[in-house]
Amino acid sequence: MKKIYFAGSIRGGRVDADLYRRIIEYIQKTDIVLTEHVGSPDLNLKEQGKKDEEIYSQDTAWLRDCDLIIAECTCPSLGVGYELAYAERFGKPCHIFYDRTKTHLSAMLTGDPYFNIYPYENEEDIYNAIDRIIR
Ligand code: 6K6
Repeated sequence: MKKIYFAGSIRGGRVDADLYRRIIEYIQKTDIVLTEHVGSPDLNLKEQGKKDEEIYSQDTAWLRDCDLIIAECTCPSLGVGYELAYAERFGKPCHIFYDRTKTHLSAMLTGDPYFNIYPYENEEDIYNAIDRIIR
C-alpha cells in the first residue's frame, strides 16, 4: 500500500471540503492517506488545539515520508502551494488536480515541468486519473 499525502485548502477556504473527502475515501479503498483531516467536514481550526509549529512539523515530516502527493488545487491555498514546492525539493512525485471550468491554475505550478497536472471537467475524471497513478 502506498502512503499518499493528500493536499487541499484549509485556511484558503473550505468550499471544496466535500470533494476532498470523496477523493480521500476513494484513495483509501486501496492505499493509505496520511492527511485524512483535510477532508474532515467539521474541521474547526480553533478547536483542534494544535499549534501552527506542530502542524508544520508533522506535515513536513509526512511530506518527506510519503510515496507521492495528490493535491486538489481548484481553491487556491498558500499552504498547498508551499507543500508542493517542499515535495519537489525532496523528489516526491506530485499530481495536481484542478477544475478547469472554475479556475486558472497558478503559472508557478503549470510552468514547472516537474509537476504532473490534471485539469478536469468532471469529478469522475479525477478517479480515473487516480487509478492510473496508484493502481
Ligand atoms: C485541522 C485538523 C486537525 O488539525 C487541524 C489544524 N490545521 C492543519 N492541520 C494539518 N495540516 C494543515 C493544517 N492547516 C494546514 N495544513 C496543511 O496545509 C494541509 O496539509 C493542507 O494541504 C494545507 C492547507 O493550507 P492552508 O494554507 O489552506 O491552510
